[in-house]
Amino acid sequence: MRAELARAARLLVERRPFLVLTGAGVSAESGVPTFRGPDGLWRRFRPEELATPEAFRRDPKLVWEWYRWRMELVFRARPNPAHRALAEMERLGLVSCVVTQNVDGLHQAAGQRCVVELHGSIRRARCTSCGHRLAWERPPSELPPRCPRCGGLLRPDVVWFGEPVPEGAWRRALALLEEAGGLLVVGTSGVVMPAGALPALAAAAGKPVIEVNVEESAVTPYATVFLRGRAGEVLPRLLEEARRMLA
Ligand code: BV8
Ligand code: ZN
Repeated sequence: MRAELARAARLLVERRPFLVLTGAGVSAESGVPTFRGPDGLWRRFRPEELATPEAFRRDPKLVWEWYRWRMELVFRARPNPAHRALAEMERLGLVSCVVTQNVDGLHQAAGQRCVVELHGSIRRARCTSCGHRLAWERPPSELPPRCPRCGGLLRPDVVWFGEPVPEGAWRRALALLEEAGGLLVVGTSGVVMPAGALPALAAAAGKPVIEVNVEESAVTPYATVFLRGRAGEVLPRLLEEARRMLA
């Protein structure tokens, strides 16, 4: 591991700034469950029953019960050393921005200035009638929640399966990858598209890909360096190694 860590740090320093892509694994140590892991969300729930527009149309209250349960976890969650290391890498100019699939807002809470939310945010809601957007102070008490402006049905401001990723966010992610010297991928199984295509695009453009994950994933075939371990342990060590090289 030491050799790979030194190799990854050298790539990060020599090809800086890297763009970062994160998935649920970066928030696992904050107590936010991942989707596909052994205790993942999809074990207890079925995505097609919950994270789709059809599910919401069929039973908005059931979908809101699931999201309120996740909101209670997210509102209690604190950024972990992985989030903080990425924010420090941005301050040092090693990283330009974080493109995240997560909806928990923990990168921003850790002080990350540049964050592109590809899948929206569980901390926001939007009205299905008038489009009004609001940020939650705390999880809603009555379900399904109503729009304060028009009384219409509110939905979580997240991107469900079958819904397009926000146009601007995806274009911004591609532009950031274009400008970046490499891609640092943390805690994603790499199966969800279009986010999961970023590692392949980076490799096709001849940019180095560093992957941090507790196990191999769909990203690993594109990884120049694979750092096996928990993000909360590996990223602070990668940061320290790179900081030494910057000095
Ligand atoms: C789109 C937001 C088209 C909501 C999410 C059939 C019908 C419709 C669409 C499709 C279809 N077949 C394929 C598709 C495309 C589909 C897709 O990719 N499906 C996959 C499953 C095959 N994609 C879409 O539908 C996208 N939209 O294609 O639109 C379109 C285009 C134009 C016009 C109209 C339509 C939208 C996808 C977004 C879905 N929304 N979430 C919510 O959160 O509730 S996806 C959900 O999965 C989360 O965002 C999550 O982040 C994301 C990806 O999962 P991961 O983050 O990777 O999490 P996972 O648990 O999988 O992995 C965790 C990893 O961490 C693991 O590798 C684990 O080893 C590692 N780990 C664990 N602990 C740690 C760790 N690593 C380090 N340290 C640790 N401590
Ligand atoms: Zn409204």
